[in-house]
Amino acid sequence: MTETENRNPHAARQPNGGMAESSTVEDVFDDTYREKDGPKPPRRLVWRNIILMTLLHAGALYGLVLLPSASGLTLVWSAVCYLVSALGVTAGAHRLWSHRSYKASFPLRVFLAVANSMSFQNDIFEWARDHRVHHKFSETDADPHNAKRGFFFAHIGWLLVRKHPDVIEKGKKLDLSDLKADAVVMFQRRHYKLSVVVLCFLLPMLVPWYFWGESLAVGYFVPGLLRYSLILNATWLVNSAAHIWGNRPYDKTINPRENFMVALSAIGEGFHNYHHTFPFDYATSEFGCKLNLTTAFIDFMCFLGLARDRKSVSKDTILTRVQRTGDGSYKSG
Ligand code: ST9
Ligand code: ZN
Ligand code: ZN
Repeated sequence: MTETENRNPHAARQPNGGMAESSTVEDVFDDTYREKDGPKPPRRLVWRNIILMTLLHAGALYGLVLLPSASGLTLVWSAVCYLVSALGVTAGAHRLWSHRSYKASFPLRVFLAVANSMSFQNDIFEWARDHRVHHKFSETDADPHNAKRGFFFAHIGWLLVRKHPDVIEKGKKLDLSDLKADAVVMFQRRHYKLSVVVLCFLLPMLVPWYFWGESLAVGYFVPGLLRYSLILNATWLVNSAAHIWGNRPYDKTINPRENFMVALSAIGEGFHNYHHTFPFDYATSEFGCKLNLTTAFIDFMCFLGLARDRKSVSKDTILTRVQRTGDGSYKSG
């Protein structure tokens, strides 16, 4: 495991042995950015998204109604679909492609891209681009889901309106060459719509129907729409709840918080004060696999030889930072 001792993680990042990666990842907060003076641009609603998100959530509620009629196997299958799609976001789009916090072999990247399409949260390239802008310009006009605009905006509202022009302006200046050079990322981007139809909707619905005679309706509404809307909301809670509620043991000057409920539903992504302080740590927490299934998954992949070069922060660096900028709530372990 690579221990990163200094505040600028990228100085310690290593060149990629055979895998697409640039030497820097632009995920460190940029305190030189200033929001433009004058009135904010008008909010422009995107009715297509408002209607589709309403229909999705109505479908998910109907999935809840159908839940008692689903067979045990269908429930297990729904949980498997939840877990796989979650890993496509956490171990894939987030820790691997947005932050380059570890390296993954080709077969693992293929699995993570497939899992990512199952989660239907925009393709990996777009997700990682938005996420790097989020870290670099957190809680400003250039942050796609700026939590200063309130819980609703940070949670889902940002997907229902046109982006603030600064998000696009700043995003276009990011170095995304590592993503462009990754054949798996670009293949998924080229075939994104088809992959979503097959992996997010058809596969979850057809497997229970074909293998154990579940009705197509239960297949569509339970492992399909209900599971998809749960994954979306668990992810969005990192942007909303974990930017609003919780302690700030590592840096009290930033909004992101340690939120254990979010860590649970987002399989390890709720240690958000730690994560924004040390975005390059593959575990997104200093507590290893505790409440952190994604870290256990990455460790297991390393054990199998499918991943390597996990980056982490030394205990000394953490403690020094806690002393310097923490809010006093720090508990080790
Ligand atoms: C979804 C994403 O849900 C969720 C992401 C959550 C992130 C969470 C992070 C938390 C930490 C990780 C924790 C993980 C936990 C996981 C737990 C799992 C259990 N830079 O986009 P357009 C360009 S998606 C540079 O149309 P509008 C763009 O390329 C859900 N450029 O902007 C284009 O250029 P060109 C499903 C940028 O018109 C132009 O700008 N999907 C950037 O403002 C216009 O782009 C949806 O709901 C950038 N950052 O529309 C659809 N951004 O013309 C959502 C844009 O040259 N998206 N550009 O091609 C949309 O419909 C639209 O993007 C919009 C904005 C309406 C929101
Ligand atoms: Zn955040
Ligand atoms: Zn992040």
